[in-house]
Amino acid sequence: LEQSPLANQQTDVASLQASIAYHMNASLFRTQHNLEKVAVYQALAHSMADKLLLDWNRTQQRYRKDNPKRVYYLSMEFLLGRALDNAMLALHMKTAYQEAVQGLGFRLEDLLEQERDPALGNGGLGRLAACYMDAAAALDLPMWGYGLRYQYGLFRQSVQQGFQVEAPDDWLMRHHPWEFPRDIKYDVQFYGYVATKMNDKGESRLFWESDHKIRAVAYDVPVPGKDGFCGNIRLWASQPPHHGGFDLDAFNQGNYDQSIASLKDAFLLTSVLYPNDNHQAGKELRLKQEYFFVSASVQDVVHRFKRYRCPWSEFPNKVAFQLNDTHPTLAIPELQRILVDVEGLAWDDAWDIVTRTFAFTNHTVLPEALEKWPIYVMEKVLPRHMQIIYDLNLFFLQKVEEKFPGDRDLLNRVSIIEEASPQQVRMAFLAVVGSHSVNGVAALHSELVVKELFNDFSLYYGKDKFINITNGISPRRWLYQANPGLRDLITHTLGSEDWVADLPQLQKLAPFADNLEFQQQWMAIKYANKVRLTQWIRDDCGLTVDPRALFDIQVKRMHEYKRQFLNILGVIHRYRVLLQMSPEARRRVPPRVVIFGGKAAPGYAIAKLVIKLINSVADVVNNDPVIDDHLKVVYLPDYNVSLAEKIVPASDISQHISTAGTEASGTSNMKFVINGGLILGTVDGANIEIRDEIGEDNIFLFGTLADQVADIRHAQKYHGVLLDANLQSVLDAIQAGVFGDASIFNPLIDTLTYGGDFYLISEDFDAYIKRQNDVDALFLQKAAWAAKSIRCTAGMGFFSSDRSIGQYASRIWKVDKTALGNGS
Ligand code: 26R
Repeated sequence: LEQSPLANQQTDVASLQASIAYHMNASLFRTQHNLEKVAVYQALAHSMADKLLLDWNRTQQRYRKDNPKRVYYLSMEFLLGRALDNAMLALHMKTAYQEAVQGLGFRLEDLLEQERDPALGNGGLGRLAACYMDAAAALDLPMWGYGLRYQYGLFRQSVQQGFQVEAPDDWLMRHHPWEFPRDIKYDVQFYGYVATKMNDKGESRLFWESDHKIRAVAYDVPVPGKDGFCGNIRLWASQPPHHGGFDLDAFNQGNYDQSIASLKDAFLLTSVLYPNDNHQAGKELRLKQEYFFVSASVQDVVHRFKRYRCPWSEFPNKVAFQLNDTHPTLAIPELQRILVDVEGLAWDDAWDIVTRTFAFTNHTVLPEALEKWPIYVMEKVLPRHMQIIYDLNLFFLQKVEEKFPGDRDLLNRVSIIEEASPQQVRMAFLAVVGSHSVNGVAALHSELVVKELFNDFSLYYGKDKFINITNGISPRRWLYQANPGLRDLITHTLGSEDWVADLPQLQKLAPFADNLEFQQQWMAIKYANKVRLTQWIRDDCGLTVDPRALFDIQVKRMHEYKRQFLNILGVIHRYRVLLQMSPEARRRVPPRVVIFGGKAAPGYAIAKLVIKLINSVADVVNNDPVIDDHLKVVYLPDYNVSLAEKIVPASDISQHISTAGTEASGTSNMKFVINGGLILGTVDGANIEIRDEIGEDNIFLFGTLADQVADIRHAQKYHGVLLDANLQSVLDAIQAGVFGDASIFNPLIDTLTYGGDFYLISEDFDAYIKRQNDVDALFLQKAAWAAKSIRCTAGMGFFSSDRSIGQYASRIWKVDKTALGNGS
């Protein structure tokens, strides 16, 4: 067998074919006579991964030599999406590969479809982590991601009789060529007890001991960057600690369950991603996942730091940890524990190092999403960490008392320990106290973080600790890769591809907004993308929709605050209005295809009912002969990153309609707009900044403002909810059984009436309907619509994840991305 030619940097078509053939034999043990798509995909992936591994080694060796300050992005979730297309484009090898596989009798697009999505995340937070890793790689910034290698990612969703059905996501069942197992392991312990011991210097130290250990082993996932640079995400998998977890003595005594008990424990730990988004389940296993993840990561980072024999005081100059929400917050007491108990530093010196090393990003203000762990659980699983948290809290409260003497209420409010029954550890407060910087993810959100979530803390620490860094998206995946038609038109118009790395250059499209010929080219690309989605809808849902209709899309996790309910209620209203119209009047309304997608957490009954309602409405509307093609409703099952890449470029309008003040940022809003999709949204999250960038005229905003919400809820409490009249008719239709068995929807309808309409659906209903009518009117004016679509893309330069990461680098991590060479 020949060596894989890619290892020699040969990237001509013949070499690529040879490398595919090589992997067909050497990695997959197949012959050329046995070529299925999936096998060719795998050989292709191996061939590409060869090249990435070379880049990975070169990049990491350079870091090892130069020892720059490194950033570690700690995240329980990385929603990476498929790797092959992304890698081929980053390395400028797609055209060559396309030819290579054509020569073998395959279409590259078909092969790309063979790849399973690694779905190691729930939604926005996980996808943001992926866009940030992509940006760091593109900028040659020494940032590593740390995460968990879940055996099962986010569940796969299907729809049966209109209901969501979950199945395990066994993404590793087929070999996954995009990870490299490493011979790197750390033991992580749980439970046990804390004892006092003498150290070498004769000082008495506290020491945590346990014989319940689980081993973390590293899998590295390459992140292709620019010009041969390659970043890394290190994912930990759990394994039994010794002897493969097999207890021979137990076995010999015929005690078979016992003989593999520790194997079961270890297997379970990283087996599945918790599918809750914005709602804490509070399971002990989840706490163990969180600790396992941070303990292995901190051990790895400390190990790397010690290689250079720098004094501990240098730690914050070599290491920056970014906490992606509170999920990795235990890294704070873990580093404190290692510095004090294991390395023998004095408490205050250790704490100074810790607080100069950590920074924290908050991604939600919803109270049900703020992690709290009961003390009785924490002290059982992590007895030493619980002690450390008590001490940290004590010293912190003493300082607060010094600054604001005699304010008992204040101390209660800011205490890391919540005095409730049971007592709980407030993870967000621990993260604030242990970090030197706290940031929100969009301007409005960061304001709410300071004013509401951490108001007392900002009074104590001062405002500088609390900053905003507005989210961004990878222009490589979300425009360059997902929308080749638009990419080529932009490149042709601007004269080069420089805009990808310098996104504000998109502004140079604005002068073409009113150019009729350009508009036609622009809208032809949109149409082609809609045709492509139409085919997907036909294959996936067996439904035929007309690509000339207005495509109206809402795809995101199902959640009450995101108000998919408002959307489907609006659809019912539209249906009723259409039915009442004369045929002539009906023909004057542009036909619409309303597309939904998104998973509901398996335990979230109300969100699941909304899915059922959408599908019930679809059943009726799509089969109503009077309505014909005037309105179609589609629910696309199993929404994920690769499906998003097909949906996003095909939208005319997309909906981002959270109750004001609830969506921290949103990032799909950015993806739609950069692809020339208009948006209909509330004055919430990053919608506001999108408006500021693209202009008020190019976005459909509506509804209650964030600072009005509290008063409205208050008024509802006293006066009840007076339902909007149109909304009342819609509810009447549901309850009359127009969409099937009405009784199942009662709990859903109750959320609007009993105890108040918390998400303000009735309050916003009329404004929403009116804005939808504005959308209809504009869609009939083809040129005006096209001009707005072009201005949307032109104005999106600010929302590149490269800009976000640049801001993190300069304002929080203090790493200079330009001082690091250019990747060779
Ligand atoms: C542990 C449990 C309580 C929990 C799991 C997952 C809590 C919260 C999450 C995910 C949340 C924090 C999330 O995904 N937030 C989203 O982050 C995006 C990236 O910043 C934002 O764009 C989006 O608005 C926000 O909802």
